[in-house]
Amino acid sequence: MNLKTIGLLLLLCCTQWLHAESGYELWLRYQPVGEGALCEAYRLKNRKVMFPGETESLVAARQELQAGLKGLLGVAFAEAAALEDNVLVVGTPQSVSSFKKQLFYDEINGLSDEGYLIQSCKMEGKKVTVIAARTDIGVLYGVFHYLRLMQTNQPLDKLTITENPKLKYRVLNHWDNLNGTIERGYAGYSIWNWERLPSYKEQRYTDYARANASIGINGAVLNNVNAQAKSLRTDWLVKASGLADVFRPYGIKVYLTAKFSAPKEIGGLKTANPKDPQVRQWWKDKVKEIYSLIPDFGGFLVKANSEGQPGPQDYGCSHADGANMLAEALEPYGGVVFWRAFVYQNERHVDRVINGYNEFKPLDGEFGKNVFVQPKNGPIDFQPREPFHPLFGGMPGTPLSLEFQITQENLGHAGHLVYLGTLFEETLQSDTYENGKGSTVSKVLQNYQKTHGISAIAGVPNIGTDLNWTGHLFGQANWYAFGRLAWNPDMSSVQIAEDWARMTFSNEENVLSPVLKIMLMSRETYVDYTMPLGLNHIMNYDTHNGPESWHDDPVWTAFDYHKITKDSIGVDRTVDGTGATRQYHSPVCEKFDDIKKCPPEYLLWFHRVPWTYEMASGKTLWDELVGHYYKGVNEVRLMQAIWSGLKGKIDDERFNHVASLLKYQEREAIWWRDGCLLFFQEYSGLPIPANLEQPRHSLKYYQTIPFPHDWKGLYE
Ligand code: GCW
Repeated sequence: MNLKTIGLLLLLCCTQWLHAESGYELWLRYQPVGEGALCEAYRLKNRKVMFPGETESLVAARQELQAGLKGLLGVAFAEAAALEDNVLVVGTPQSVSSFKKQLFYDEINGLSDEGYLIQSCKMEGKKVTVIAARTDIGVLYGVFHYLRLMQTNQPLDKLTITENPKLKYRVLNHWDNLNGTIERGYAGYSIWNWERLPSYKEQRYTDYARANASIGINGAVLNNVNAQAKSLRTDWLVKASGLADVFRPYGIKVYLTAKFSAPKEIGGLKTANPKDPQVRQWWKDKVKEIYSLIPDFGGFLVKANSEGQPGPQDYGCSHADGANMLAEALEPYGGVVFWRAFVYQNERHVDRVINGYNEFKPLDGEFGKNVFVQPKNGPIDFQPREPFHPLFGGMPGTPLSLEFQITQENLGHAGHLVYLGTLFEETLQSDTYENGKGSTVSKVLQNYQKTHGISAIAGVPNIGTDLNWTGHLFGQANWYAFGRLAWNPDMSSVQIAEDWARMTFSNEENVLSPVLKIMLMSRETYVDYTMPLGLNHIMNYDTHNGPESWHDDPVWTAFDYHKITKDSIGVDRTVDGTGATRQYHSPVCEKFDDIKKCPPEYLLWFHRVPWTYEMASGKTLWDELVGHYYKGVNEVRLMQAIWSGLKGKIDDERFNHVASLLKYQEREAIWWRDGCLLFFQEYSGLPIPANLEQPRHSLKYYQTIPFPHDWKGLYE
């Protein structure tokens, strides 16, 4: 290639790169690879592809590879008729029969159902690269991995990659209602267009499936856990089957939520009692009907006896009785039940933190073999920071599926830039000490594969009809991070952020490093300006956005969560208090229990602490708390400053989108900081040091900011 051609190619890269982008393409933008990858790209231009096979999944994989190579390298897909040097050979031993004669054939056979290998090797004397799997889905995953290597500017020679997912069920739990709204969704409406299903299949469904397959997600619960029974009616099942048909080639199974009272509501029965033979038969018939329409149906997700939902306890039966009835109906078809452990009734409790464990621990071992019990990552409810749920490590006899929330219900909705990979990793790498040191939550989840033959993880997504899918462009990183961690829960969140940033923005250092800096500081920043030092559940009681540490009504009171008085703040959950620490294995129990050993980030979660308590830093609790809130706001300003340096380095459309949301985030951070500190001050009576920017308004002002709000001119 002469200099002129290189110059032209570079120009092409740059101009394409700066084209306005809506974000719709997610991390699958397939923009021309940048300067650093040019040689590689050039070398690859000469490469041909051998990719036979006509199954739905192989066709999908081939199309993806074609689109990827075209976008990244600007080359059309050249089919190789015979093996020659530099050919890329893709397939299974069924589609590429010569794989059976190769050295790596045993390796292919040793892969799991979804695993793949990518190898630089010799076939029939030719130097080739192979993407091989036992199954078509494995091939698809391998193709996405290979494209990712190009997208992230990795070397493509000497590849020796073998990948098998570490968890078997990697499922999104959509909280989409049948009328198109989404519970706790902040990116528009549901992408399922029920009115037009099953016949009209939007391109968006395929793009959703591609995005999920690219990160290894293999299941989607289509509807809200606060369920409507009618989702199980024949007409709605037919609609769901339309989505299942689109997702199937991408290895994604459809699941539905099951409302426990469905036999009464849509089945005409007088009861939904799990001990009633007619009820049991109704579920069996219903499941049979579902499989006649969706042959690869995944199973049910159930929220029962929680927040007013019906459940087996309505009939004096246990969670296990309820789950097992559904499991029995699904078992002949290979379906599973995800039974949620997020259980509490809408009434005052001694301590909500200890509820889930107390209800489920005694049932360990009583669930059918195709049942997962599914706790949230922490024992309360998707707070910005929680210690891990003590059921992890506490239920050796029952496979647990961990539920993360990707949608930012308590993390600033789609208005705040918060990279959740950090939060996910923090939970997954927490050590439960179930079997001694190293029994991390991640290992606990993986271990069920050995002990029970199944393993799972779930995420409540942030996906909606917004053009960029997730509202905030950086919300895409959270969907992405969930998928990558579902595939390998031991992956580093930093590595995932880097991959995402490279694919979403650029491989150029001057873009990559500021983007990463912002992402990696963002979660701690959010915690700092909202609920530092273990504070929790002091958000607006209805919208869950903005502060409301003052909310107090007979059912929902923030005072249960901070217990503020003029002397102290925090909840005593030690063995002398509500006993929550006792739900953890030793030495975690002792660490949380002892105020001196308790990590500061969980201090007020587990302890009631005097305002004047001396922290390890030598500062009083009050001063430390003030410090966190101020640091949070300052860091949002730092994030803004870093982002502003990207002007002209990324396209204006995405630059402006993020810049304006960071401004919004700053205002909300101030609302949190000043609202909380002024409220706490009413009790502590202590000052905000004079050298700090003082709240510009009264507590009353912050207490009356409505949400949703329009900040413009109103609340400066
Ligand atoms: O935190 C609460 C949410 C509810 C949600 C519930 C749950 C689907 O505010 O909107 O209901 O958790 O997880 O069941």
